[in-house]
Amino acid sequence: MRRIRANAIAILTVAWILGTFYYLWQDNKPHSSPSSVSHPKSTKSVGQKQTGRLEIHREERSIPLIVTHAPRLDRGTRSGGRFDEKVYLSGKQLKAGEDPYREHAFNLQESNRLSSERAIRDTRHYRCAAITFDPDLPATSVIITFHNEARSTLLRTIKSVLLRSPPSLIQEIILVDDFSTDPDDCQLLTQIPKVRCLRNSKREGLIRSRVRGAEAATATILTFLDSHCEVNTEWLQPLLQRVKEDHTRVVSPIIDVISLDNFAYLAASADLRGGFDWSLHFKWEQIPIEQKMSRTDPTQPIRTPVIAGGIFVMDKGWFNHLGQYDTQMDIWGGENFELSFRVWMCGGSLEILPCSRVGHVFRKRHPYDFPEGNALTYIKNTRRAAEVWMDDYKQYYYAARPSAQGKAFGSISERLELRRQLNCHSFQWYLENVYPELKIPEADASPALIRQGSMCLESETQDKQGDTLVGLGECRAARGSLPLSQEWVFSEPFIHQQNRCLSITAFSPGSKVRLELCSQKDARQKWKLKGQSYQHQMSGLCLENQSGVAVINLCHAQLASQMWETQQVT
Ligand code: UD2
Ligand code: MN
Repeated sequence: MRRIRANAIAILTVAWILGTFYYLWQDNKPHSSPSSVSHPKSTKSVGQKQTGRLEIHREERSIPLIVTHAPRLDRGTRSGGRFDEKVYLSGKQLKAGEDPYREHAFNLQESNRLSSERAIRDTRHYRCAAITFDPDLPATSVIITFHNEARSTLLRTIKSVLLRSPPSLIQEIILVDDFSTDPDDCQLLTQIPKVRCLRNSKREGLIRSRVRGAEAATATILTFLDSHCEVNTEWLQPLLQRVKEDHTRVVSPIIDVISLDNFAYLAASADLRGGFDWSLHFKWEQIPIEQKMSRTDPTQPIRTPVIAGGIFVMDKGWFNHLGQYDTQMDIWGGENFELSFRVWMCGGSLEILPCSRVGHVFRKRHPYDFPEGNALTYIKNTRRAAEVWMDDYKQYYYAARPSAQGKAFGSISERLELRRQLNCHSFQWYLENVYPELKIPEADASPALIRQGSMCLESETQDKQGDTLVGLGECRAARGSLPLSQEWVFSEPFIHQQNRCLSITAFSPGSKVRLELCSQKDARQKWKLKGQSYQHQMSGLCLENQSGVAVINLCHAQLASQMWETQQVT
């Protein structure tokens, strides 16, 4: 009996071993299914399989993406060759000891380490997954302009589009290489199906580059992306659906955050829209409370006064009809206001669609140069937007950005003519109907005396550096003939005379103040009114009259030398 049992065990063991060998042998045979997940340890590359389909290798640690339709390689077209990702990426590697933030203002080492096909979390509200879309959505041309983008981020942008969009909806990806140092950054990518490359023969900036891309686009819908994005699950369908239903809608996704330090993909709040202050500084702001209360469905579109600028979908005919972009704007900045005002004021609308998510690496500084300087370029561009679209309200722009006065901004006659032809609404209409939350500054933007009794704050002589000293002098206020040296405009946070701003000279108590050229970013120039005192924002010190010299000192409520009266000059 015991012997029979021993034999049975032996037979079962042999059968199990044979079975295992057979199974392993089967598994090593070449797969016939093109969608199979490839060998986990293989390199990160996109190559052509015998089947003629795109094979996607994944790193072991990344969660496999579900690729429902593998994009086909259109062999023989364009540059003809096959794309070798490894060669492309290894063409640009960080040198040992090099600062990984230097070239791109994000951690290049971390970006290079990540797979070009890494999985990211689906950050949408769970209800989004149940939404269905028209089966006949129109295809789009994706336009990505870039100047010296890192290869790994650019490639991840492109591959995320190809992997996370239904192939039939991507007509093409148009890269506009804005005169990057290495033409191969762009050119080599045309070996990927659907990718085209247009290279500028000189640096044009993102605005003219986008217009070039849009003109070359063959699809009826344009999709703009920055060159360091990753699109998320079903990002494209909600955008195309809204534009298909009404071609005057210009739509954006929620822009998630890709950390510039470790490239973690982080969900952005779904309660934000685009806003700005009078200096035309873009900011994310909470949806107004009444709108928030009335939003019962979190998948509904969010009306937005402005878009951030980089990621949006727009009908090509509507883009052209509305005058594309102001192509006299240079390099970067301001074009999002110009486009947003134009869309709203000339018959369209702007929306953020919460069921569409796209990640973007937000940076703290520009990694590239501005031939005319960063500040002057931003002023030129925003000045053009203000002069063409803001009617009399542009005075608040100048009050908030005194340094813009007198700066060159070129001719705007063509854009004014466009506005006339399109028969657009006024800026007042925009304020009343689209952005009532933007408050009109109080009369505080008109010139005033800042006085203590009979003594007035005044600008004095220039010192050796050309900066103007500030002290107190007898108020010489014969009305109407006031010396300019005693006229101040306080438009928070700046206290200024024309384009010169009251600035502290050091952050310690007792430091003098003087007038320097205004700069939006200079924390030394930022003040707030606290009761009757002018408090320097960052140091927390208060403007004080120290025997006729203007200084900052520890704030004392009710200290006479720190209490100022403002008297409007009429
Ligand atoms: C934001 C927008 C950006 C643009 C900008 C205002 C998002 C996510 N980004 O700034 O698209 O609207 O505000 O102008 O909303 N580039 C060129 N040529 C240049 C300079 C830049 O092609 O001379 C490219 C650049 O490589 C990038 C894109 O333009 O792909 C936007 O530049 P950015 O990433 O420096 O701008 P960002 O995200 O700070
Ligand atoms: Mn960007």
